[in-house]
Amino acid sequence: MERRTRPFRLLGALGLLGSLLLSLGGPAAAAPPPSRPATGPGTNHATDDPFTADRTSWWRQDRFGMFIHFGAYSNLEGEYTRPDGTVCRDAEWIKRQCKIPGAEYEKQAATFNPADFDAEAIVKAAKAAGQRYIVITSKHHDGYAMWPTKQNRWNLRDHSAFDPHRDILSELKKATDAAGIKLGFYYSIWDWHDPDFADPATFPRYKKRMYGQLKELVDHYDPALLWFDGEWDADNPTNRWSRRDGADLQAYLHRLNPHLIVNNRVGKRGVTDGDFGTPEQEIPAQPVDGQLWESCMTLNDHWGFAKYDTHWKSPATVVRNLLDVASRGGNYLLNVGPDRRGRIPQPSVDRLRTTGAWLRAHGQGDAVYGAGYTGLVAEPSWGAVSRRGDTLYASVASWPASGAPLHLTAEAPFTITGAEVLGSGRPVEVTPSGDGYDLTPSGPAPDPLASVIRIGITPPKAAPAGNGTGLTVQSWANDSFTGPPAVTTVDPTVNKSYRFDGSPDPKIPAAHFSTRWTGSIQPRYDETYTLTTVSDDTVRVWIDGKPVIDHATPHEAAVDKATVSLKAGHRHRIRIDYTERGGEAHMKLLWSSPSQSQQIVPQRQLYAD
Ligand code: FHN
Repeated sequence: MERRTRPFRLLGALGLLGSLLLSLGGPAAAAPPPSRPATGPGTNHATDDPFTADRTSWWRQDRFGMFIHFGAYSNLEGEYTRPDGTVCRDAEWIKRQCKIPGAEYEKQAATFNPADFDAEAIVKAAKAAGQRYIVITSKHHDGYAMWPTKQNRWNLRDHSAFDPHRDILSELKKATDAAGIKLGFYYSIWDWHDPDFADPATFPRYKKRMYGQLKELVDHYDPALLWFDGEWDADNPTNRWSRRDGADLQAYLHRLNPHLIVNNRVGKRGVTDGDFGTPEQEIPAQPVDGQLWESCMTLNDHWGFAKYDTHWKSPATVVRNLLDVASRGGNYLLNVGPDRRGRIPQPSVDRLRTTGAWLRAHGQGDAVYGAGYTGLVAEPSWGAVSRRGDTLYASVASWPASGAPLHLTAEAPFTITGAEVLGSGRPVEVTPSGDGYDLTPSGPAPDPLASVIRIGITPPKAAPAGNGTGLTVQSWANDSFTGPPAVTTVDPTVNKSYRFDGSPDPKIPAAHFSTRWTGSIQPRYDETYTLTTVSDDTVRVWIDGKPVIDHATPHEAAVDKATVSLKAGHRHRIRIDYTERGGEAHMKLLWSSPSQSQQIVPQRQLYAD
C-alpha cells in the first residue's frame, strides 16, 4: 500500500519546527544529556575489564556477526541519474558523493518502501552463516532513522511509502530474540540532514536529539550493543563531535544500561574509547594491544546495496578471514546490504550459507567460537592456529603435499597429546622438530576452503591462583609526587579511565595529580610476559627495581609494552609512577604471555606492600 506523504518540504518545515520545539523543551523534549556527568573527582569510568568481564563474554565467544547497511540510500540501489542524464554511482554515501540536492533526496526517500523486509528471513540467513549477532544501521550519515523516532520526522515511519504500522527494528528484535542471537545498532554521529548539526551554536540542540534517539533505541529495543560511526573530524557538514562528547555519551549510555557494549567510535576511535577497536576492511596482523577488536568488512565492495557491484568475496576468502581474525583474538563483522525492498542479495546469502556450512561441518566451528589467540605457537605461514582450552586448532589453508610436514614453532614448552584431521579423522604424525613440532597429516585435505587439525595439548604448568588484594596506591594532589601523598590505600587493579572529570579520590582534583602503585606482581607461568600500559599523560614502570617502561613525556592515550621474564608463583616487585597533567586521564596495566591471554592484571595476582 503506497502511503500518501505530504511533500517533505511542508513535512520538513513542520518537522524542523517540531525539532526546534523539541530542542527548546517542547512537548516531547528529548532526554537532555546530563550536564557534566555528576561524578567528578573520585570517579573511575572503567567499570570492568572488557577482556574478561561477564558483560562482554557473549561478544568474545560469538566471534562472528552480521553487519546490515540499510537506509533511505538503499532505495536508490547505488545509482542516481542526474538531471543532465549522467549516472552517478555510490551506495550509502550516494547523497553526498553524487551531490543530490536535499529536496531531491527527501523526495526519493518518500517512495522508499521496503515491504519485503523479512526479519525472520534475515535472521535465518545469519544463523545459516554461523553469524551469532547482528548489527543493523539505525541511522547512517544521511540522518534517516529506521525506526519511528519522536525526535524528528525524517524517518521510515514518517517519511516513506512503507506501512506505518510496521517497525523493522522491532521485527528484527523479535526475530533475533526468538533465534537466540544478539542485536546491535549502528548509529552515525555525523548527520548530514539535521539543521542543527553544523553550527556550533546549535550543535547542543543536535546532541539533545541524538541523546533522545539513543534513549529511544535503548528503551524500546534493548540492544546488546551500540556501534557508533561518523565520529571523525569532517566537513560538509563540519563534525564538531569531540573526545569529551564521546566520554560523556559513553558514561550516559552505561547509566542507561550498564550491560551495553559500545565500540570505540563513540569517541574518536581510540584505544581508550568504548569496549573494542574497529579496524575496517582490514585484519590486524596480530592481536591488538590494550583493547578488544572487531574487523568489519563488506562482502563485495559496498556497504549499502549497489546493484552493479558483483565483486563478491569467495567463500574461501570469508572462511580464511574468519579464521585469521579468531586466531588473533578478534571478531569478524561481515556486511550485507539489502536492496530497496529489504531483501538480502542472493549472492550474499549463498556465500554466507557456504561459510555456515563450513563452520558446522566436522566441528570446524570450534576453531572460531569461544576460541582465540594463543601465544603458545607462532602464527604459521600455512594458515592460522587458535586455542580453546587445552586444544589448539590448526586451520590449514594450503594443505601440504603428501608426506610433507606442517611446522609449528613453539613459543613456550608444551606437549602434544594427539592430533587428528577434522572431517577425515585420519591420524596426524606429530614429531618434535627444531623449535617446535612437525605435523604430517595423512590423506587429502577434507575441505578446500580450509581444513582443521585438532591438537590436544598438555599446556605449561600453572602455579596456583594467587590470593592478592591489589597494590598499595599513593596519590598526590600535584603531578610531581611532591610532599606527603594526599591518599594512600589499596587498589584491586590498575584499570583507570578517569577521562576528563574523574580522579583517584574526591580529594584529588581531576587535573594535575600523580599516583604511585607499589607491591608485587605474581605470574602463574614461568614465561616471558608482555606488560602493556595504556596511559594518558605519563607512565614509568619498574619490575624488581629495573625500569621496563618509561614514557615520561606527557602524551595522549598511548600503549607501551615491555617483555619481562617472570617466575611462576614468585612475587616480583612492581612500581608504577603515573601522572595526569590535564585533559583526559587513563591508566591501565595489562599482561599476556604464551599461556596467559591479554587481560587487566587481576587483583588475585597483585600484592600490596
Ligand atoms: O562512512 C561509513 C561507511 O559508510 C560505512 O558505514 C563504514 C562501515 O563501518 N563506516 C564508515 C567509514 O569508516
